[in-house]
Amino acid sequence: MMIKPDGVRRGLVGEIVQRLEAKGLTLKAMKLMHIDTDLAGQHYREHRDKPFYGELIQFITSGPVVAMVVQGREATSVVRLLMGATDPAKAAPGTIRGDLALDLTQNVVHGSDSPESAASEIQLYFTSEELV
Ligand code: IDP
Ligand code: MG
Repeated sequence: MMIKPDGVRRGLVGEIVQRLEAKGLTLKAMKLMHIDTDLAGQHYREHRDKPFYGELIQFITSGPVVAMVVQGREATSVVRLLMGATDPAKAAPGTIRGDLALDLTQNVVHGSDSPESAASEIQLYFTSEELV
């Protein structure tokens, strides 16, 4: 999971981590970091042909993010439920995007969409020594 640059800029790190911990998920790794264009391209390679790709890369590299590994029962799908729909205008109240975002690009959080993509995204952002 990741808190995107808008979430860090707006001071929402504590609020978002609080929600993950309150749900019962466990933090296995967490770091504040800058994503460069190369890493952004790898992260969002599935979207490279989408019309919003350029805007997405510009946004995700626009400031520090908080990259996290969270563990727990059904963690990938639970995190997606806590995040809410991709478009914050359609995300249910009570979800992170439903409560804390309105813009479609600047939607506060990223979450892996399957255990397989979680595994490859964890490798993209963390060394094995960084996982507790
Ligand atoms: P997800 O983040 O909920 O998995 P994806 O479809 O994987 O959603 O899209 C990745 C990110 O690209 C979204 O979180 C959002 O920031 C951005 N995005 C998705 N669709 C659009 C769009 O139609 N216009 C602008 N940005 C978009
Ligand atoms: Mg996605």
